[in-house]
Amino acid sequence: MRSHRHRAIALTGALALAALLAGCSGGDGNGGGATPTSDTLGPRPSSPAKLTIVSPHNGATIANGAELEVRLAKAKIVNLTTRNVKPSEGHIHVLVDDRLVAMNYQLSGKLPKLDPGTHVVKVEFVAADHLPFDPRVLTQAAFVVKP
Ligand SMILES: [Cu+2]
Repeated sequence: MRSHRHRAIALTGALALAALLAGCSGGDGNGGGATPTSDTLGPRPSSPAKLTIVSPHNGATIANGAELEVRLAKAKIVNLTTRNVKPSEGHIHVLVDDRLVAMNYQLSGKLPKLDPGTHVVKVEFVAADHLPFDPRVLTQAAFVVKP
């Protein structure tokens, strides 16, 4: 008699977790075992931070690879991943056309190479655990890349 091989399919929250972490690829690279799961999140803190996109201006026409410049007030950038979040500490997520292009610990950097035409850059100040504040500290600008 042969015993039946049993295929155990462990459907954990892996998918949800993957979606959560997709916003933060390229983290510090050593926090792999300590990622937050949905049941540890709880309510999100609010932040006093004020975020402004200095450049490109909304409606601006820019050259490819132009500089993105952001101003942050009432909070500071910390190069740190922790679940012990403080309302006035965090870092910047940059999304172009809703795709995460950078996690910045500074307030300027080059935009990625883009096709000519209209694009939208969104900049968000997130907590040190890479997750948004509530309400979100998010600002955006539409711009046109020259051919
Ligand atoms: Cu992040």
